Amino acid sequence: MSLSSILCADAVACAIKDCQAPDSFCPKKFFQVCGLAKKSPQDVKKVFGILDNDGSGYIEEEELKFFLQRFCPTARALSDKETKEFLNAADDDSDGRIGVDEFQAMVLS
Ligand SMILES: [Ca+2]
Repeated sequence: MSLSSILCADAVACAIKDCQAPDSFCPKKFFQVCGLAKKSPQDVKKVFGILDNDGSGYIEEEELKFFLQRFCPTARALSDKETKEFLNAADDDSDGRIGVDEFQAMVLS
C-alpha cells in the first residue's frame, strides 16, 4: 500500500509546493489540495496507516514532523511550530497524538 495508489501524483506535488515556504503549512488546505478530503473514510484510514510509520496505531509528534516527506521524500520537515499546530488541530482528546478517528475527523470535516 502506498500513497500513490490513493492520491493523484500531480495533486500531491501541488499540495507540497503550496506549503514550501517556511511556516506556511496548513493541514486543512493540504488535505484539500492533495485530494484526500474528497476520499472515502476507508482511503483516509489507509493513508493514516502509512503516516503511522512505526505502526503504533497513533501518529505521534515525531511522525507529524516528517509528514510531508511521507508524501514526497524531498519535501521539507515541518517546523516545531507547524508540528504543534497540526497536532493541536487534530488532537481532540489532548493525549498528544493523533488516533485514526481524530485523523478522519480532521481530514473529512
Ligand atoms: Ca505512531
